[in-house]
Amino acid sequence: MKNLEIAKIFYNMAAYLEMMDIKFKPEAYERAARAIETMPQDIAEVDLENIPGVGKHIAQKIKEYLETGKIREYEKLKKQTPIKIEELVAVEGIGPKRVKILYKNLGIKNIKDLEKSAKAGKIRNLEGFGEKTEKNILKGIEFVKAFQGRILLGNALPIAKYLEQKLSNLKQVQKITYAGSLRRMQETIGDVDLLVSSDEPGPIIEYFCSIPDIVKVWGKGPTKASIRIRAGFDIDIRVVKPESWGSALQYFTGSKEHNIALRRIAIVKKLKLNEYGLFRKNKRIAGQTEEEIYQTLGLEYIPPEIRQNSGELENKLPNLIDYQDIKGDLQIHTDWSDGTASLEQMVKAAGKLNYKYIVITDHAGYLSKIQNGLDKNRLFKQMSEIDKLKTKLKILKGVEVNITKDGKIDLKDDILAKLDWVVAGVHSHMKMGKKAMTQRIIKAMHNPYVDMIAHPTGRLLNKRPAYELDFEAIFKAAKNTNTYLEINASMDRLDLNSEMARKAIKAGLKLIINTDSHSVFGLEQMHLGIAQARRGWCEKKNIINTQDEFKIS
Ligand code: DGT
Ligand code: CA
Ligand code: CA
Ligand code: ZN
Repeated sequence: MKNLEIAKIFYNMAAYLEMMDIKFKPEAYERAARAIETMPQDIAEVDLENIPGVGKHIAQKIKEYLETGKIREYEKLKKQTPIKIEELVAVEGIGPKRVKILYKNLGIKNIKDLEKSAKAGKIRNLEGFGEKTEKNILKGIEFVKAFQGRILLGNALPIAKYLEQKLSNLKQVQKITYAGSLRRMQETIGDVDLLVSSDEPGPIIEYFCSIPDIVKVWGKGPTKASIRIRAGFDIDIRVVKPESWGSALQYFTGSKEHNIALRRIAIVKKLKLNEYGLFRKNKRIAGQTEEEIYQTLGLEYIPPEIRQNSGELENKLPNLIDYQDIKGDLQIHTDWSDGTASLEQMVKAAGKLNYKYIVITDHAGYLSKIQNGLDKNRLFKQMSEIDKLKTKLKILKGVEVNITKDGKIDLKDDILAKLDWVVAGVHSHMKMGKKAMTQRIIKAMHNPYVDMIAHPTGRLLNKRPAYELDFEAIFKAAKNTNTYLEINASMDRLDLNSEMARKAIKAGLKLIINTDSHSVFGLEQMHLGIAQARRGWCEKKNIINTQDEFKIS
């Protein structure tokens, strides 16, 4: 499955082209990359022309890659500009335009060069940079380094599912599933762990080590192997005997901390737990299923998402929100602003998800300048287009506005008053310090038309840390002003994270899980947000968009 490889190339091409000041094309490549990276189907097996966000020209490039393993235009771009563009743009505050300036003036080609120049104080003198930017670049480099090698849950999941599917076709495979941090739906993944039950591991290992997307086989034994795939991460496989399936799944699902604590519980009961089973003396008393292991240890079955040794072994378990419980999506973008699909396409796709209601929340206001956001006239025009749509699904009119530096909303109240739902978020000036940022968001909450704060901490996984907030104050203000906080399900945000979500519901807040989708496939990523809610111990009653009807107080 080459989806992620191709998406990565397109992101890079977009950056190269933008660096060269080529108009429109970068956006087209970025749009396509976004659409492809979240696609659950194998890109080699779909009709390319039917992917919203992929035009004819780009479909051609995808075909070229699938047929030849290369895209000539990309190879040319790489030769013309010998820069590791993906490394550089991974640093917060560095975009293609800045890469160009850095390369032209200081010959910076990669993150190492960048760090050296920043440390030597050479960057502050460049036009448009300054001392503060230089400092922020160094911070950004530290952040990127700390997370190097971890992949996003949303990127790993489709590939793991695809491999699971492929391998399950082998007649020797009795059961297969992914384990590890991926099964726990952790926001980022070190490597993917596949677990297979079989009496005949040989052919399974052989097949696994010969799948087409391998770049390296790290190790290969009779019952296990470890490979690296071209998408840029590692996959481990282990084949176990059917009688040990449950104990192996329990062991390899982790977390390590949960396992250690669980083994201690076993020891207290004079039992021994390991990946082969649960034993009394030397007799196996459980091991075929996970359920029987937890049960034999006197525990309820613990869902993988909360196996973190953070109370799940001592407390009564919550009745976690289910993956089927969401009834509507309250943050959706279309090509009226920066989405890749049309209003009609998004509505149709939402209909297929069996939702009862959705809200269209394209960008407006301040963002108009940079993200094709809506001005007043286009917003009203979109509202009347929504009225014309014929669908069983209830479609509400919303908008995503920006919270300015001083906590104002960048769209006038009389316009906001006409909308069903107003989403406000911070999209600029993120380095203002804890107190000021808290004040800024609280002030926005006090705007009577603001219903929800989007992506409340502003973090971008592997790229940008959350801004600091006084959460106690934020939670209190949310309650007082009837403003909801979001769990944003888009794979590079997952914001609120599970820890904050757990604190929020403990403080008595209700949350909303939204995809913030910019593509049809993005709309289908709700599970990533639900997973974080589950990791944060949220129940159905804690999440407002599990209700059959859209009503806001
Ligand atoms: P990752 O890959 O860094 O995102 O995190 P995991 O949790 O997938 O860790 P990984 O791939 O090293 O190992 C998979 C599981 O195997 C892990 O969740 C628990 C189990 N495991 C690995 N090493 C140990 C260990 O030293 N002790 C125990 N109790 N379990 C371990
Ligand atoms: Ca792992
Ligand atoms: Ca592993
Ligand atoms: Zn936003």
